[in-house]
Amino acid sequence: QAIAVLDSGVGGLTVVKEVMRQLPHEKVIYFGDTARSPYGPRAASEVRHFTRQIVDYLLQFNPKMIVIACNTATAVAIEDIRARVSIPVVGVISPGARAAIKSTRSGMIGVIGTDGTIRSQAYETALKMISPDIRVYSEACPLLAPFVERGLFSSESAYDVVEQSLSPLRGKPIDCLILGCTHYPFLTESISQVMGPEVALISSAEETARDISTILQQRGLLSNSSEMPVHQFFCSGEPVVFKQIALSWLKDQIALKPVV
Ligand code: DGN
Repeated sequence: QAIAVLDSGVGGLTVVKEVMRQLPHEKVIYFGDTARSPYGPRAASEVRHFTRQIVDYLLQFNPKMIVIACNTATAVAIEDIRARVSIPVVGVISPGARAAIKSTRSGMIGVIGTDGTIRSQAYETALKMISPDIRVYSEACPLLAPFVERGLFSSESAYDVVEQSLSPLRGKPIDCLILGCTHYPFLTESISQVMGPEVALISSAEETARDISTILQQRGLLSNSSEMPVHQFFCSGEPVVFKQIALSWLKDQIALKPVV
């Protein structure tokens, strides 16, 4: 049985990479809704509807767990999905909040995400639930995920768009910044250049993969196969760019057999 992972596009691949690193024997089935990306500007009800549709699609593979590897969808749809399925459902917001609380010394945390995620205040809620005195500085960065979707994350224009998007946060007294959109780890280099070395960047991928591992362990669902799994990737849009991004991002994780 596989772990089913979904996102609005390629962003969830940042979580998949960490799952493959921490749990190399687990099979992953991935769905990226590239045709309807970005989710950030959409109404919460619409994102909930799309998330339901994707979960229904993924359920045909009889997965053992659903991972909502999209902050926008986690923020507005995770409870809805938990109520609809009988398998564990993991999101990316609580793991990201937990990782930030572990990292901060000053208690001042920055959050960047899509319009939908920032509007939902899901990070503020999750952070303050763990530590009520935390100060949160949030900024919506609607240009970044569409930029990543086009595969342009290591270009020079990536730096410019990151600099422009993050300018309201520069000078704020934060010591860590939550990358509150699973697309943003693709832009880590530019983000850390813009924010400087004093600001630790928090991606929820690692912590989410740890949650996945703990839940599978607790429920006795860890794969006991010694064979390398054959993963499956689906996207709703045109697959050429998706495939390029997936192959280059996951190249250390997936075995590409040379043809001789
Ligand atoms: N990757 C998604 C997230 O983490 O919020 C959404 C990106 C988008 O659709 N704009």
